[in-house]
Amino acid sequence: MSSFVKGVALPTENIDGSMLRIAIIHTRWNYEIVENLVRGAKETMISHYNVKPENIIVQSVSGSFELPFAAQSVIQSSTLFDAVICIGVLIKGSTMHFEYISEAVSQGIMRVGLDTGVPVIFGVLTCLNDDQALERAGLGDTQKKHNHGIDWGHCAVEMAHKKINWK
Ligand code: DLZ
Repeated sequence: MSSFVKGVALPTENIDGSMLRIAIIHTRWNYEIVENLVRGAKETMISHYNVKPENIIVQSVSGSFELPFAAQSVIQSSTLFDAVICIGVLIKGSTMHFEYISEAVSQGIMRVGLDTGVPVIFGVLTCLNDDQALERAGLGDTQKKHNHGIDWGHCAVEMAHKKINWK
């Protein structure tokens, strides 16, 4: 294996996202990092798939624990969304908070997607320290840095497209 590239390959289909409506729900916890993840997701959907900026709705909640409830509320609102991206950053501290919240949020986000039939993208970084979080949001000083918000933007459009075309 000589030229292994870590991460996700782009979808092979040409996807036109101009009719898609996407909701991004993000936390205000760790907002400086979250903000860049949101930017990466949004810019990717607009520049790669022609999703209209006015069709990307951005809402915030306090922390990651609130993300599944907010995703469900947005999906059950009067506006139809083709996909929802939940974005948050959990950073491990010295108590068990991190473990409880990470588990609840990942299970909750999966459940909302399966229960409602609308793809809900897991855009939550679960990091052991600040540097890990910065690197995965494309911030900080390391060469390896990569903004995972970009991947979540690709993922949301692909899943929205598949949901519509698999019907
Ligand atoms: C309480 C808490 C802690 C300690 N850490 C984080 C974190 O790193 N990232 C995050 O998104 N939220 C954190 N929270 C807040 C919880 O997610 C939640 O908002 C509160 O417990 C209220 O339900």
